[in-house]
Amino acid sequence: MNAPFRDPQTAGQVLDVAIIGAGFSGLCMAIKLKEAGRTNFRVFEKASDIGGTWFLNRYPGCACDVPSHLYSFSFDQNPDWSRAYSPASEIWRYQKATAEKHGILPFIRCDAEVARAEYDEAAGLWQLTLRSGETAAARALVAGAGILHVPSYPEIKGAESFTGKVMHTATWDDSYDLTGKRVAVIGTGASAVQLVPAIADKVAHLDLYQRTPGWVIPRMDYAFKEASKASFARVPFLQRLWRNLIYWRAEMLAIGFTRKPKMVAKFQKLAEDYMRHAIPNPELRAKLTPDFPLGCKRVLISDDFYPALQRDNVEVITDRVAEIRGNGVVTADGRLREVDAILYATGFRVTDWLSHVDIRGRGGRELIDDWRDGAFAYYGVVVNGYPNMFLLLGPNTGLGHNSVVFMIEAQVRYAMACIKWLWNGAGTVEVKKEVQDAFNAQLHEKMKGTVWMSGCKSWYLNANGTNSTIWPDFTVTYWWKTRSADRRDFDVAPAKVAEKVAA
Ligand code: N01
Repeated sequence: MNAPFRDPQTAGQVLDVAIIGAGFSGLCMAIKLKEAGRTNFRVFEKASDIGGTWFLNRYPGCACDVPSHLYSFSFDQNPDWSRAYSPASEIWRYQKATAEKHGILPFIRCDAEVARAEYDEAAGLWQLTLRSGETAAARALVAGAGILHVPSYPEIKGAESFTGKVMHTATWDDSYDLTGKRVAVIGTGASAVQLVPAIADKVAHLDLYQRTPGWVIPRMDYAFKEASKASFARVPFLQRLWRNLIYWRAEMLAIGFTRKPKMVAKFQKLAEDYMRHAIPNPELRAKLTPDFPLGCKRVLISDDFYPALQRDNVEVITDRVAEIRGNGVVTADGRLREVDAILYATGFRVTDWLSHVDIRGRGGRELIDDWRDGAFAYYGVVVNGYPNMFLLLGPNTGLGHNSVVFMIEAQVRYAMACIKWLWNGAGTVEVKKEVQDAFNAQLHEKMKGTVWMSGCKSWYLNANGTNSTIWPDFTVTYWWKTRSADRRDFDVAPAKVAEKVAA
């Protein structure tokens, strides 16, 4: 039986804002609400701790492939990053410290997975049901659930018959010791290029099953000297300058990816030169050479992936995985390679976005149905038919070239502008359908000429070939366009008296 959410501070109350997810998105939203003087909000997090992807992904080698000084909040810059590309555990500690510093931890409920969120038109409220059966009501719903957390397992004949250890990069079991084991790694995306070098010297043998090679560019990672950290701490302007340099360097990539394919050809030449230099063996090089333009699939950033593949105990296998048996993996040529563990680096279920939460808007319409042919929203944040709902890192706001934390901050600012209308007497805020449709038509027109639509098969694309994942422009353009919410884009209805809720 359903029961109100057990929370002494909010029992029986209507929340001002309910936030789903305590990753970068949910944390940013909570911080900005608190800064605005609001305390009647809650963050519902399905995991046992905050951090989102940086709490859940614990595979060896896990790090961010965007430099840390940029992949962090602009309002909470950290002078102490240990490396240019800090490891996942350090990013998670940064998130924890930031949450603590801003006093938002008391507003977060962990082990609280939202299973359903339904808009109750009569009451003008979002009714939430948690997986536990508990319920909560809120005037506004912010979905910051992210897109990279539902692990994707390939359908391989006999996979369930394997008797050894099975792990996915997103469901890593730290207690399993890989030392001296024979392992199969399936997949060669961003997770695999971090995992493989981190375990290659530990395992007895590693079979890497590659379906499609990706372009790799060197990461050129380095540790920050104590003197640099001290300078960043003493002179915050220096750190802002550094962050800006990284930001604009990344932003330049968008020119090639979205407007000037010739520029991509130049980047690709750099990747080809790196490959020639790093892999002397022409046979291996041929196996690892992609047949699509750089950028079409996510560019892989690594200094140690290519060296790891040339170890004596590592084999790159390009034959299709045909079957899994109790003791190993069988390729299309019929060869069985016995292993103790299968490590899936096969990514996430991305294009069936938010499908793990049953979201229902006006008249019981289901988001999963509305998005059956591809997710859409207005600037990735608001969706017609779902009043007072705000998405963070929603459709078409993912990036292939810059930091998503930048996008999150822009989205939170936009959502806050709309939520403030609710605080000032509005009952519902809903983007107009014609505004949303015109925006999406323009966005997909722009998408046509980009590298992401140049012909490769990637997780950016839906089954029907549309791209509802990537923002096809500069992030600075996104920032500019979302700097304030234009009331003319919305139907804003006044609140009934009962809907007015104090902070
Ligand atoms: O997943 P992926 P990921 N047989 O989907 C292969 C973010 N991320 O976890 O290319 C054999 O990219 C599949 O092959 P193919 C980042 O946004 C960020 O690596 O489909 N192989 C592919 O090689 C990234 O883009 C960081 O042909 C099979 C791989 O599995 C996203 O997460 C770090 C197969 C999946 O690659 C996902 O990256 C890590 C099969 N049957 C991840 N099925 C940062 O540092 C699938 N594959 C920020």
